[in-house]
Order: sequence, then C-alpha cells, then structure tokens
Amino acid sequence: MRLYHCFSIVLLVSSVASAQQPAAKVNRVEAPGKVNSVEAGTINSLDGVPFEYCKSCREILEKYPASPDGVYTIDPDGSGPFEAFDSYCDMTTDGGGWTLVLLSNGPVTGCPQPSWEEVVNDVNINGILSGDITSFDLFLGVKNWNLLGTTARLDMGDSPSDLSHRAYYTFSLDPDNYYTLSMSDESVTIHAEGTTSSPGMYTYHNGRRLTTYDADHDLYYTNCSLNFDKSAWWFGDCWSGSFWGGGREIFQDAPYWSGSQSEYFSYGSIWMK
Ligand SMILES: [Ca+2]
Ligand SMILES: [Ca+2]
Repeated sequence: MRLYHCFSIVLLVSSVASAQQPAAKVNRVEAPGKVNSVEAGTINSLDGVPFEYCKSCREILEKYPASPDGVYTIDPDGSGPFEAFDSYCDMTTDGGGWTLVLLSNGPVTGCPQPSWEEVVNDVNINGILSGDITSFDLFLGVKNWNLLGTTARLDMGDSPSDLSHRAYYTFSLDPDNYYTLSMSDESVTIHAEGTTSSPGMYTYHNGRRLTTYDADHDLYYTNCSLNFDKSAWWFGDCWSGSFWGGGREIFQDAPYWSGSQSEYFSYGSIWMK
C-alpha cells in the first residue's frame, strides 16, 4: 500500500522520497467536508498542507513517475462526497496509469455477487486485494468509472502475462440509464484466439444496461443475473459472454465469450485511464 499526496506539484520535491516507501494502513478521510482531518496516527498533512488523495492511477503516475504496479488509495471525485478507496494500479503497461475497475480470476474465487447498491457504490472484492493480481476478483462501483478516464483497456487470456485479447475503447457509462455501456473506437492490439477481434464485449454488450440480481434491466423475460450466479453484468438477452462466466452449473465460472468458438479464459480485466 502506498499513500500519495496529490495537493500540489511543489510537494513532490520534498515528499517523493518518503512517498515511495510502503505506508502503513491507510487513513480514511472522516467526512467530505474535512479533507484535512484524517484518523489519528496517520499523516495529517505534509508541510502544513492538507492531505489529499490522488484521483486516479493516472494522476499518481503523473506526479510520482517512478510508482510501481500495486495497490493505492485513490479518491476519484477529490473533495466530493465519494469516499476514497483502495484499488490496483497498472503503472507499466502502455505508459501506465491504468486503474483497475473489473477483474476476474474466475476459477480462483468465483464471482462477486453485488446488489444494485453495492455495484454502484462499493469496491466489490472476492478474496483479498493485494499486489498479486491473480489472487482476487474485483468489481469497482460504477459511479466511479467515468471519473477515472475515457479510455478502457480490456485484457483476457490464461494470465496477465499470457493474453489472448487486448483491446482499447473510448468508454463511458450513463448513470441516468442504469449505467448503460457506451463503447466505441475499438482498437485491438492482441488477438491470438477466436474469430472476432473483440470477444463479445463490443459486438454484443455495447449499449446494454447494467443488471444485478436485485435490479433487472436486461431484455430477457427473467433476470439474467439470476441465471448466471448472481453476477452483475451488462446483459442483453442474455449475453455473448461475461467476465464472470456462466455460473457454476452451466458454463465455466470464469471469463467466457460465445461470440466465437472456444473462448474460455482464466483471466480477464478492464482498466480505465
Ligand atoms: Ca471524495
Ligand atoms: Ca429481464
């Protein structure tokens, strides 16, 4: 865990040495209006300047260019009402600065089963968030996604170092219509398997609304989430694949796409920048 101050670039000079040391368990800002008041025993300020978290992995890397991959605390809306939270940053791939928003290591831990309130607001994790990206699953609350950037990166394959697909999209979610998925400008850089360049994410799920087990916004006559292990997803009628797989009874419990044949993966992730 690393704790970085993002108030001013001036501070970078005086604080960069200590900032690159692993920090103790990170402080939470107590209330939105008390940005400079954090829990006792943690950093209250640097040189008298109130503490602020960086808003994204991209901002951390801009201000601390030597930052490695790992878990960081970010606060995407800054002094706004959303609480800061811990997430994983990819600081090396394609220039770095990528904030993890969705991660599936299906065979390891199953899938998160967030309610609508949880999928909007919380960091939904199976396992333990750590620097080992193959050891947990994550579905970051969708209210944060637009704040992290406008480019999404999709990785899928046997592991982070053995990818079958990588694609980039201009990406946003519509909070006024159940976080409808809007993707465009697909750009594929790795395509080692299957018959479609982008395995179902763009070709089928673009324009779909987000559904959870307790909030049915899909086109099927029942709730697709309940058919597929209570996973939250941008179902249509119901899918051409999902990062969470089909549930334990029918399809493998891992990233799966039916847009082309035999696309079963052990690892999938989506990043924003
Ligand atoms: Ca905030
Ligand atoms: Ca339905």
